[in-house]
Parts: sequence; structure tokens; C-alpha cells
Amino acid sequence: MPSGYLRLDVPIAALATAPVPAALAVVRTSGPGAPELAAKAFSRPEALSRAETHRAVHGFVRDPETGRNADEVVALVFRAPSGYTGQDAVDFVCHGGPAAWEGVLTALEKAGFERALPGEFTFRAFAAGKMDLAAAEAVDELVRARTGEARQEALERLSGGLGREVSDLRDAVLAALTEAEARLDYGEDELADGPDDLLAAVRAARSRAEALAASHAVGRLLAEGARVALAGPTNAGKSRLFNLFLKEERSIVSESHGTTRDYIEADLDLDGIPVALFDTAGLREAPDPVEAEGVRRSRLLAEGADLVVYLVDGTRGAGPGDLDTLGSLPGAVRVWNKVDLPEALPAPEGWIPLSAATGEGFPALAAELGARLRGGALSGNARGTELDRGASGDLDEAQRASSPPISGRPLPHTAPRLASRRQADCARRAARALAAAGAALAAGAHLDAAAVDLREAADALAELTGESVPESVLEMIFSRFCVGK
Ligand SMILES: Nc1nc2c(ncn2[C@@H]2O[C@H](COP(=O)(O)OP(=O)(O)OP(=O)(O)O)[C@@H](O)[C@H]2O)c(=O)[nH]1
Ligand SMILES: [Mg+2]
Repeated sequence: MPSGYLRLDVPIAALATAPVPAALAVVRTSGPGAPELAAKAFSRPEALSRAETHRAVHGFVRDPETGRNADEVVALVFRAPSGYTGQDAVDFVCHGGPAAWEGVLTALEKAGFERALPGEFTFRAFAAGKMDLAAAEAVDELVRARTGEARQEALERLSGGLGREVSDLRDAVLAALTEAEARLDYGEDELADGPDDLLAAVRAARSRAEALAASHAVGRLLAEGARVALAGPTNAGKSRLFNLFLKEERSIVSESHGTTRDYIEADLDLDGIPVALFDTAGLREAPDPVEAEGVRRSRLLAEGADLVVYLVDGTRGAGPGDLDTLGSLPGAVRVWNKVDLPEALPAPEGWIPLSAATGEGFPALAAELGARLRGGALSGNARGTELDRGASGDLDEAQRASSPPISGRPLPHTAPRLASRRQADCARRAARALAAAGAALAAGAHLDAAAVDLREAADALAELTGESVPESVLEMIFSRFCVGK
């Protein structure tokens, strides 16, 4: 691999904790003979190089050239195959200041360690068979998880739940392939008569692959978060609702029209889904160029959001301009605000009544948003749509069919979900190949064609768990990680 992840025998070192001053920092190392090598930069070389696995050794990291102490540390020793990477390793718990950890890293470099690449420790764990590729990707998700539910999902993938489901499916595909090949040997005529177990097995495998691919819609939201935009005419109460979501006075609220002139973003945990919530400039023919630019940006933002909440002032109702805008945002959640005011008109069918002032109707709105996001009923303009919708119309249908109904009820946690585009792509490839295999069989026993498709499906599933992955893909995955992970 060009950037060198395959240098598994090279001893590596990196700061594993955030590069900010803190009470403690961890400098991690890995590679065959790491404790013996680290001993060259340690005040008690014998104690370190003789330490058994899982032992803590107190001492000083010492610059091997100058002999000066870099920091007082506790060294945690792991011997292969224990520890995170499955290799010999030493984690140095040192003082949490930049001078301390840099001193430790420099001393280790002089002893022979090289600086680790992003994700290189996790790559080694993957290479040692300590985790499959989906689990390795989950490590990165776990580091980035913003809500409890996102963390839970990543943990489940990390424990190999997804890998097991995929391997199990792959076994089923390989069994079908063996069967197809056996029948090929007996001649294709055999297939024409009698109940066709092979076709049934291929169809069942196809459904499972499609369900996996469809799980990406929710998995992606949990891993990456959803973009939700509050849009609507000026003075509708968008900023007040924004503040209600955040439970703090973040955005300026005033009775004058055109108060918000640019969008404001804040992170939110919406019923377990990590959300980036946007307050936008009210939509109107803005009198001044600065506000007009804000309005233009707000429109773009709404068009690119996963979900749009469109607010109107319930005392004024929805005008032709609103209906026009809503025509281009078909999936928008419609909100009829200011229902606390006596002059408010009754909310028409399809609009959620709300008072951003008193909070009336807010729980119902929040539940609706959660349900929409979980149901994958994104406003039709979600990011990454090409990949998420899949290339075949056939699959589109399957995805829609397996989307849970909008109910506000959390999805059960039984089935593992795909989190990355890469994983979803593999599942879709498998589903398409299985669909083709099924079609070939149904059309009258083109067993050799079906066998090719079944092989392709099995390969795609092997790629999902990382059993066989091109090096370039591995490099792309691991280079996104943090250094030290
Ligand atoms: N009574 C009542 N007043 C509200 C409600 N929501 C907002 N307001 C008031 O309506 C005015 C406009 O609210 P904002 O939140 O600033 O409206 P906005 O949609 O952000 O407006 P722009 O930033 O100009 O686009 C303020 O005086 C709010 O206090 C509500 O539910 N009830
Ligand atoms: Mg505003």
C-alpha cells in the first residue's frame, strides 16, 4: 500500500489522547518487541523488557541520546496476541501537557519507533484478525458518536453483530452456489421439474441483502447525523422555535421582520438522533442586498437538508408564496405557529399546531421529526441520495417497503444496521447480484449465469466484512481515522 499501512513489523508510536492540555495523556506504541525497544528510552530497562503482559511499570521515559528524563510515566505492557492491536505494545500514561507528550514521543522515536499513520493501530488490530472491517469502522464511529444511541449502534457493530449477520448471509449464498454448481454437473434439465429450493434460497438471501442495504438510511443518520432546517417567512417564529429546541436563547428573536439574516447552526440530540439544527433567514423579497444574500443561502440550505420544518405565523396563515415554496419542498413538516394568540386561525389539515411561546404542541412536533428521520422519510432531498436510493429501481421499491411506518416508535435494536456508504454499496451489489441470479433461475435454469451472479454476491459480502478488500479501499477507510486510533 503506497502510504505504508502494510508495514506491520515496523514499531509505531503516537499520541492516543486529544492534543490539548489535560491531567494525563497516553502515548501508544505497537510492534513486535515494542517493550524491549521502548526499554532503550526507559529509566528501568530491565523492568520494562521483562514485564509480562498486562503489567504496569513505573519509571521515567528518558531520551536515549542525551540521557535526560522526558517525563515520569506508568508504562502498560501488552504482549501479542493480547492488547488492542494484537501485537506487542506499550501504552505510556504520561503527564498531559504538550511538552511532556512531545518529549516522550521524541525519546521513543530516537529509540526506533516511527510515528503512526491515522488509524494505523486499528488497522493492525484488523490485520491481526482482532476485528472485522465493519467493527474497525465502528471504532471510528464510536470516537465521533454524538448521542447515546449513536454510541450504542457503534458498540453493537464493534462487537461483531453486523459481521456475524453478513457472514451468515454469505454462507447461505455460498450454499446456493454449491447447489447451483452441483446441478450444473447433472445438467440443467434437472431444474425444470419439481419444487425449486434453490430459487427460494436465492430469493430469501436477496431479501436479507436488501434489508441490510435499506438499514443504511437510519444507520447513516445515527453515524453522521441529520441536517434539519427551520424555514418559512419572516416573523413566523423560527428563531423562537430554534431556541426552544436548544433550551437556550441562542438566536435573536424580535417582532421586526428580517431579524435573522444568515443561518445559525447548533447540535442537538433529537430522540437519540444526532441533529444539526439550522435557523435560517425568513423568506421574503428582501429590501437590502445583505438580507437578500441571507435568503438565498437559506433556500440552498433548506434544499440540501435531510428534513425541513416549514413554519408560518398562524395569525396570518399560509399565503401563495408559502404554498409555492412548499411545492418545491414536498417532504417538509408544516407547522402552524402562534396558536396561543386569540387571533390565530385554526390549523388546516396537514399542519402541526404549535406555540413556540408556550411550548404547546412542541412534544408532538419533536415526535414527528424523530419519526420522520427514523422512518428514513427524508424530505426527498437528502444528502447522498444517489447512493442511498441505490442504482436499481427494483431495490428502490424494496427499500421503501422495508421502511418502518411513521409512528414515533424507536426501531427495535435486533437487526444490525449499516453505517457507512461503503458497507451499503457492498450490500446493494450483493442484492443486485442475487436479484440477477434469481431472475436467471426463474427464467429457466441458466445455471451457469446464476452461478456467476452468486459468486459476485458472495464477493460483495466478503468485501463488506473485509475478508477480501482492495488495498486502496482499506487505505481510504483507515486514513480517515484520527492519529493514535
Ligand atoms: N405569541 C407568540 N409569539 C411568538 C411565537 N413564536 C414567535 N413569536 C414572536 O414572533 C416574533 C418573531 O419571532 P422570531 O422567532 O424572531 O421569528 P423568525 O421567524 O425567526 O423571524 P425572522 O428572523 O425575521 O425571519 C417575536 O416577537 C416572537 O416573540 C408564538 O408561538 N406565540
Ligand atoms: Mg429569526
